[in-house]
Amino acid sequence: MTDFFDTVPERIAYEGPASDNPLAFRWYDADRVVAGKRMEDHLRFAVSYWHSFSWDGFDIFGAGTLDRPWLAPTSDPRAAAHRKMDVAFEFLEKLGAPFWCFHDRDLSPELGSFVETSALFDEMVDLAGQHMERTGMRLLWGTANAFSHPRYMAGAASNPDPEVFAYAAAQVCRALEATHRLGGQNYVLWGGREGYETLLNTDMGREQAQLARFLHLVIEHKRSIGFPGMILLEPKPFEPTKHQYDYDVAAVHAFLQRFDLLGEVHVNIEVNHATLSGHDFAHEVAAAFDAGVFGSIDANAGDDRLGWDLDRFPVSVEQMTLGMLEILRGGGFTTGGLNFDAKLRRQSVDRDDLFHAHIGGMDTMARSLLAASALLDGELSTARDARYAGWDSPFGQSIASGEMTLRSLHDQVEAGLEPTPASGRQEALETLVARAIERAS
Ligand code: XLS
Ligand code: NI
Ligand code: NI
Repeated sequence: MTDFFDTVPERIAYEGPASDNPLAFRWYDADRVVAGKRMEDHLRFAVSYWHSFSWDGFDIFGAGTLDRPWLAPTSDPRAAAHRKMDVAFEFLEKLGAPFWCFHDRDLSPELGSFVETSALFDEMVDLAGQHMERTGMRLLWGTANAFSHPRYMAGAASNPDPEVFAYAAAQVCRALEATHRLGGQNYVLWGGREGYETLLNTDMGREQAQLARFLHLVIEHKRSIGFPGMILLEPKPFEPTKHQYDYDVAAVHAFLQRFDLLGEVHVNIEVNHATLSGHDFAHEVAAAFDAGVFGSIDANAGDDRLGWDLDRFPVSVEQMTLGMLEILRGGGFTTGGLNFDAKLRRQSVDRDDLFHAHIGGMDTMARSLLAASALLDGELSTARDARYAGWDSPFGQSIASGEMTLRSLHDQVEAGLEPTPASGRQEALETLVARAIERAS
């Protein structure tokens, strides 16, 4: 084991809300039972390999700022990949989040040919398997990076060139097999550059049909290798392309229906993507459960004033309580979990900043879980049920069952039927949420 994070104890412990220790959990108590399940099993936290270990803090205006020596230019990419993985598992073990997630190119870089690239990738996957066995860490999902390399500038599956489609297929084939080998619980396909910059050169119908073809190939392969996990699409409205096809949950659901993929593909909802698409996080979760496509969550946060994917660590208990409430209402995760698709700010240059970020994120989600579980079967549900009580009455039922016609409803109104407006009680309900957050302990 490395000692890259030498200022951090062997294991971050739960010390409770009264603790002032910045390297301890105040809310995340893995074994505590909440609404019938251990916190760890409700939240299923995962650390993302890319933001935490494959990014050195560079942005479009400047070079990396973070202390990630394995990312320095090197003539020995194999040694660098090994070093990165050793440090990553030191981090995972100390943090105690049960899962991790990766892109193929996070584990090892692209080398001279596909064969060479795959050989190093497979070596790193085997090594990850050994680390997982040693530490007990599990894989929430794997994915392929089919958007960074210049060959993907016009998309992967939606590329106008079928040879690029083939290249992406080769990568996904390998990454899916690797995910299966590591016991991954899901496989994710984020749209990357599956979208367009201008309709002047884009045949949207063709591109969407290509995407669907690609997904059918993935499903067939999943079956042929016996991968038991879910295949997840990750909606995002834009960035990097001006318009992404997987815009939001509703767009993905319509796409799955149109191309006969419903039941085969679910969604990985990212909080910041939800807000970029003009929805609340909670809305996207509720929409996914309603459509039967809920899968997993990328837990992060944007910024109210900035309109791009900032991937901040979640800090708002209020936002996350509303999201967790919808997750609980829907019945919680099956194979999914909460992946921190989140990165440090580039001024957070101390090694232990990565711990502070994850501890804060995990505590935010744990506290949100406590508040949401307190709201689950209380006054909030009673109030919601009461609001629709009319639909359970014989009159409401006669409409819902199809017994009534437009004319028969007209006749009832003509005969004197008058609605009585009822309060929506929004402010009272918002106070219930505030109270549940105050009292979560
Ligand atoms: C980018 C996405 C990406 C996916 C994995 O915005 O969130 O990180 O989660 O490819
Ligand atoms: Ni994102
Ligand atoms: Ni994401």
